[in-house]
Amino acid sequence: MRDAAVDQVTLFGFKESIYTQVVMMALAAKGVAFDLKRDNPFEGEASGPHPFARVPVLQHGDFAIYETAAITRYVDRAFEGLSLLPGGAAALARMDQVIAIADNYAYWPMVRQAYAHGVVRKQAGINWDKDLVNEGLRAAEPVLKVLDEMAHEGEVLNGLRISLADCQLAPMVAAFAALPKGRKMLKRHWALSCWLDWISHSRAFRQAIGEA
Ligand SMILES: N[C@@H](CCC(=O)N[C@@H](CS)C(=O)NCC(=O)O)C(=O)O
Repeated sequence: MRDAAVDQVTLFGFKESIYTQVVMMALAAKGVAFDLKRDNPFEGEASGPHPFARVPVLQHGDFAIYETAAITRYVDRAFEGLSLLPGGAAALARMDQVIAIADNYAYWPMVRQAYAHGVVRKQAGINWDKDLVNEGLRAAEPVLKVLDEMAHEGEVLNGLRISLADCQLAPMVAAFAALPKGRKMLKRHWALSCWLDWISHSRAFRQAIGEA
């Protein structure tokens, strides 16, 4: 096992990046110290080690890994401390399912459409597209519904113990909730709202992302 005390941990990414925040949350939950090396693929030429010009990439000693879900699994296995895996086959399967839903159905509408256009670009005065915001809000509805059911079921997203599912999802849902219409939609999903409230007060979230 690599030892954080011996091998340097460097995260290539930027703190506003949602996927970088996912890894920062996992690192914070495990209590792993790291250096954040700023790499923002949206700022012109790609400068970092990612072969597809994305972030994040984690470097631990001479080992480098990209793809967020693989990184967080590595962080959980490679470092001592609290396990970020829930107990039991059903809960582990639900965790994997939440991570896949976050990547495949939540990230694009909730982050890249609703949040990026309705909050980031709008506040920065960069041309934002209202149609994309509305498209994102519409596409987010069925995603919120299934996640709410899972939070209600309680195998993961249960407000009891942090898992890799919490780390993957929290930055995405928190970003979506930064949009007033997103927050309003979220409030109609009671279990998921309670979960966001819990996770956004967790030490890992506050350390990685700050106040939601
Ligand atoms: N599948 C990748 C996705 C990472 C990703 O899309 N990161 C965003 C920042 S949050 C990015 O680098 N975007 C650059 C781009 O889309 O050109 C992962 O899981 O790490």
